[in-house]
Amino acid sequence: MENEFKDFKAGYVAIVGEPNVGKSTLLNTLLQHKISIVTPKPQTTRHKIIGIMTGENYQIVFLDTPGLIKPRYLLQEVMMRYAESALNDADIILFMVDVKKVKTNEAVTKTLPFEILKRYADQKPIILVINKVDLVNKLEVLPIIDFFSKVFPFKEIVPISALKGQNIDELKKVLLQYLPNHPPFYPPDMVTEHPERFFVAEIIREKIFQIFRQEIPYSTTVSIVEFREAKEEGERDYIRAEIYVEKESQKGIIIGKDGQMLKKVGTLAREEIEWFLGRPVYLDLYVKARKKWRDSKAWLKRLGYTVD
Ligand SMILES: Nc1nc2c(ncn2[C@@H]2O[C@H](COP(=O)(O)OP(=O)(O)OP(=O)(O)O)[C@@H](O)[C@H]2O)c(=O)[nH]1
Ligand SMILES: [Mg+2]
Repeated sequence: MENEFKDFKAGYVAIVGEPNVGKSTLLNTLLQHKISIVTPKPQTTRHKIIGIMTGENYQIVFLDTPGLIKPRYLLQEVMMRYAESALNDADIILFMVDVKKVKTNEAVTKTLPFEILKRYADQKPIILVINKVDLVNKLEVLPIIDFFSKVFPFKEIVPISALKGQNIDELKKVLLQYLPNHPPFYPPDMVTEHPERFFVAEIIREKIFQIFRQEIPYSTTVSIVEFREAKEEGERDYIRAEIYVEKESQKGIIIGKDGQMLKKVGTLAREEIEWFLGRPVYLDLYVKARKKWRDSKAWLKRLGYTVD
């Protein structure tokens, strides 16, 4: 038994980068499961999200993280702490950039993500992932690879399309090369460790990000206050969720005229929650305004963010 895991490789891989580069999309593509919500808006991910991939003789624990930004309020500070904690936990760092947006001049190495990365450069392997290559001509990627190989000690540079699944096998191969020898951390059939209610709240938040504009998604969070499983055949699970906003006026926007907007959120969220849980649910949504909840330690804690 002692040697059961002699040749086994296991480790943590943090996926970090600026907002909107495609980190969560990559996690979902790698695991072939929707673990992390994805929207066209930046700052969608607010937690450190775990996705576990187990093979015959390896286990990679991926940590999806909030996009790296300079925080302006406490929630964003908390989000950055999640990203930092993933970087600290990681055996390998995947640093992702968007091929369409990344700058290739010296100034880029002075930006916040690079300032953070520099602290880890001589501690752990950092792999540059150039994402969204489906949007450009192959020839456009070469000078970008060339530039980054000169300005930062990346161990590898891998162009991919997380959305189209291009070059994902190559990325996996590269990760396996750097993965340490270690017994598995989780049982082989485990894909994540977050409870169902976390995903339910995230699905509702995703719909809000998709439907509303400007400050609304950023001022909103979702808390599941009741999750009662059906006791009998033919019954539905009952889920009561509270949507928190920062102002009364935002509450009005989320609810909409005659409750139309909230109904839209509810319908879209319920469909996906049912698909996710594989059973019918009754989703009850309430909207509450709590002034400056994003800047309140007590509220953040109450709403499911680990503050300290
Ligand atoms: N064309 C293209 N779009 C992509 C690709 N990967 C992600 N996207 C899109 O980019 C947007 C952002 O994707 P996310 O996965 O949410 O990005 P993220 O880095 O997790 O963003 P934050 O959580 O806000 O930091 C979404 O609209 C995705 O569909 C890709 O390979 N190609
Ligand atoms: Mg994300």
